[in-house]
Amino acid sequence: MMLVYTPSSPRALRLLLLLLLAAWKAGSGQVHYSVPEEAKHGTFVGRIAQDLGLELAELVPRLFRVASKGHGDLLEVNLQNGILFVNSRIDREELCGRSAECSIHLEVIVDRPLQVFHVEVEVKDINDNPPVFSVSEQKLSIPESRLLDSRFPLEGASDADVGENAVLTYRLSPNEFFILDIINRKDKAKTPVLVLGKMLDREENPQLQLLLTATDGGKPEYTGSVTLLILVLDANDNAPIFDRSVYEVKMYENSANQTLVIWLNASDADEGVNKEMIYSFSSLVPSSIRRKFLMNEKTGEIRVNDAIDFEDSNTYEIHVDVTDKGNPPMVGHCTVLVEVLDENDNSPEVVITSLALPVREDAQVGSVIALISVSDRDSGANGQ
Ligand SMILES: *[C@@H]1O[C@H](CO)[C@@H](O)[C@H](O)[C@H]1NC(C)=O
Ligand SMILES: *[C@@H]1O[C@H](CO)[C@@H](O)[C@H](O)[C@H]1NC(C)=O
Ligand SMILES: [Ca+2]
Ligand SMILES: [Ca+2]
Ligand SMILES: [Ca+2]
Ligand SMILES: [Ca+2]
Repeated sequence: MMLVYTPSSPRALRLLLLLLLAAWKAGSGQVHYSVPEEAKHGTFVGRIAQDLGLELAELVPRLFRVASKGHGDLLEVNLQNGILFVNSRIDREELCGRSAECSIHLEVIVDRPLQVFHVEVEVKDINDNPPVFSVSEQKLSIPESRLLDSRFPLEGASDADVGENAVLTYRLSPNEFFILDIINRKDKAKTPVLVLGKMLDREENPQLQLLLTATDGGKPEYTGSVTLLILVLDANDNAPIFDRSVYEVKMYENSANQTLVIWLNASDADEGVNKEMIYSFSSLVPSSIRRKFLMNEKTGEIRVNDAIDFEDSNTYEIHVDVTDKGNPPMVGHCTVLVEVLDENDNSPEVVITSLALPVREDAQVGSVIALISVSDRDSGANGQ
């Protein structure tokens, strides 16, 4: 710095020598101390005067002073005992952020003769920051159809400390479905990953709540946690079902058009379109039945659509399908057995077969003159 100075007098030469000496001292005999961050005011850092080879008595007369770029008042020297102590709060995270090394550089200056000393005070990290997650609740939507071993990366926590105090380990609250895996990437934070260990079932557990906890490696350790809210999305894994496989109904013949035969109700454990369903006659149902009955595909009502005649047919077997609107759709089945009851809708029919007509006047009592036969198409008492 001042070496360009050309010595022209003995006094100037002496000054130059002193400067060279100071520079040499600073270069070779650097003094190092260390102090933990957040140390209390007055905490002892080092016997700075002694370590620099200065007498206590000369500190004041030689205008002993300490300069530090930017953070002047963090450390101070007691001129009575030559001790460097902590003067105000030293926060390593504020001073050095995430860098592993953190120190305060001090320049100690005395006059007469002028000497400059360099002192490094290393600020040691203490574990004063817990791991933090950027949100308190992380939401995940996972379809119930996801296969085992499916992986779902999560956002990890961060810890403002350094070294061990910022090394995080993760654990997951006990649960049936997920296990935790950790991806370690070089020079990168660990990524916690949820791994599916048991198939989800929306119908049983539509929503799961887990707790992910991060613990740092400090002593004592700190923890931070995040709630994982898992919404299980529906898959069409349930067919609509009827509560019975066979329904038996009885109805009178000649029932009015649109008379309700049966109102079917299927149910489907899924959600949304996966539980919306359409009722229909199965493809096995012959057209003769399709003509007589009408299925309301939305409501499941089967109504009369044509004349029902006991004498024509007294039972109907109707196979019904119910199909949901899922993709792919699933189908449920049932059978409706309709028994038609007789009504007295046929008059007896009389048929007369005459044998001997005209009848002779002298016909004997008891002669057969005609055969009368009566029939009735109805059954039971209606036909007797
Ligand atoms: C279907 O539901 C309707 C309306 O709730 C009800 O009237 C009908 O009896 C039900 N059908 C069966 C077969 O349970
Ligand atoms: C019964 O009603 C339906 C709808 O109103 C109609 O289409 C059908 O022709 C009717 N059947 C008879 C036999 O009247
Ligand atoms: Ca920490
Ligand atoms: Ca710290
Ligand atoms: Ca379904
Ligand atoms: Ca489902």
